[in-house]
Amino acid sequence: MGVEHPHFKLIGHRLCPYVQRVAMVMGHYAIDHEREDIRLEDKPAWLEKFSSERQVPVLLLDQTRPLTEAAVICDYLDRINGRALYPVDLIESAEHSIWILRAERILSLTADLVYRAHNEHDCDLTLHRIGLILAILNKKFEAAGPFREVGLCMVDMAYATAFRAFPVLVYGLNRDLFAGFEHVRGWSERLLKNDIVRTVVPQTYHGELHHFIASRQSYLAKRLSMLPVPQKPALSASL
Ligand SMILES: N[C@@H](CCC(=O)N[C@@H](CS)C(=O)NCC(=O)O)C(=O)O
Repeated sequence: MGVEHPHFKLIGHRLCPYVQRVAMVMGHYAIDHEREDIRLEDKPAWLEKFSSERQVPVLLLDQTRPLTEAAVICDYLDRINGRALYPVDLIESAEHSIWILRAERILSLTADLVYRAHNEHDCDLTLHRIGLILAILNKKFEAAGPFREVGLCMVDMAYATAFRAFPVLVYGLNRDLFAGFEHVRGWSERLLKNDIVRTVVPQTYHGELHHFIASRQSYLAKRLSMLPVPQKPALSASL
């Protein structure tokens, strides 16, 4: 017998990495739901009723009870479906949670590049911080292989959301973010080919992200605004 769920509505945004992680968990468990994407530049007044921070994702249960914070929503959805996205062993499971926090750190550093790094020096510093996390990841792959041999786990989903934006960063900054981290490069390529990972964003994701970033004020934004949006096959996470 299938699991009984409340009625779910996911309030999201077309490009948001946090929303993508929730959408991947929903895809993994084939959870039936409604989806409404909002514009961050022009948020609906009702959003505040569900998210005091006025952020997405919001998961609405039975139209009334909101859950916010991607990690909390994903863990809730995983728990009600038997917690298959984490290792059974509790210590290993806690270790996966640590890796997920590091993925969130990459997301927040990426947001620094998009919104707050206003010159080349700030960008270099931020890329260096991202590189420190990728170096730890690369060592982990060298020593212990992937997080899960077959299929996706929650760690995979969290990093897939971070890696997906890399081709646009690489293109805009003319820097290979994976240089020296070949295990992570290979993992990222495998993740981004996965059907669940691929299908939670529009096919035009990279072009839309290019425009989204280019309309901000950061150094990366200014560089992207001077570059043409490449055709999809030309975009890669490598130079
Ligand atoms: N800690 C939150 C972060 C979510 C977040 O930062 N969402 C962004 C979109 S990707 C947002 O709603 N930003 C509001 C804004 O840009 O005004 C989570 O994990 O869900």
